[in-house]
Amino acid sequence: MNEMRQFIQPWRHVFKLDPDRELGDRELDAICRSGTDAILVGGSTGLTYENTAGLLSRLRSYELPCALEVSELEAAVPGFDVYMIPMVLNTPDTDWILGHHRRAIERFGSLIPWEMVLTEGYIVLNEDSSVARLTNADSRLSARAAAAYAEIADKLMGLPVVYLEYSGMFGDMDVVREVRESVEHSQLFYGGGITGAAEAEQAAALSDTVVVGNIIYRDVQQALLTVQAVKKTLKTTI
Ligand code: 1GP
Repeated sequence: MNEMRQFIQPWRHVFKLDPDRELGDRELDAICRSGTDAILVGGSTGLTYENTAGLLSRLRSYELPCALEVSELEAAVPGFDVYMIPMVLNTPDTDWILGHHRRAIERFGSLIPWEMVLTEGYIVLNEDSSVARLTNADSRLSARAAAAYAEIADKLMGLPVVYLEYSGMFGDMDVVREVRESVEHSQLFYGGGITGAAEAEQAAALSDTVVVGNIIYRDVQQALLTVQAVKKTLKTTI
C-alpha cells in the first residue's frame, strides 16, 4: 500500500470545507478541535488560488491532516498533506474522467508531486447537486449499476478511493449497502446530506469514511455531533 493510502486509511470522519463559503474563526476552531480525522478542502464552483490558500493558512494553526480535492487547476495550492483527484465514473463527458487530467499533466507534469496524489472514483448520485450538473453525471442509477461502477474503480482500475457522492441529499442506504458489498480494496467514502448524528451513524455503518459538508455552514453544533456518532459506530461486517 502506498504511503498516501496508509495516510488516509484511518480516517473515519472528515469535514469538507468549501473555500468559497464564509466560516467564522469560532466555527472553524470548533470544527478543527472536534475530533474529526481530517479536513478535506473542496467545492464544485468558485474555487480560486486565493480563497484556497487563505483557508489552508487558517487550517494550518491546527494539527489536523488537510487534503485538497483538486477540481479546479487554478486552485491547486501547495502545502496540503495529500491531493485527491476526482474521476467521475458515471458521466458520459470524458473531460471529467480523463480530459481535465490530461490537460493538467500536459501543463504541470513535472511539477506534480505524484507521491502525494490519490485518485477518487466518484459516483455522483444526486441529480440535483451542482456536481451532477457540472459533470453531466448519469445519477439515476440502480443499486446494481452503482455497485458495478464501484467494481470498475475497485477491481479494474485499482483506485484507492471510491466516493459515493450524494452532495446535498441523504443517500439511499440500500445503494450504499450494495456498493459496500462490492468494494474489496478501495476505501469507501460516503458524502451527502448528513445533518446530524442519526444519519452519520447509518452512513458510518456502511462506509469506511464519512464526509460531512453543508451542515457546517447551516448549523455548526449539529455538524459537531456527527463526529462522535461516526466514531462510535462500528462498520457492518458484510
Ligand atoms: C460534498 O460529499 C460532500 O462533496 C458532503 O456532502 O455537503 O451534503 O454534507 P454534504
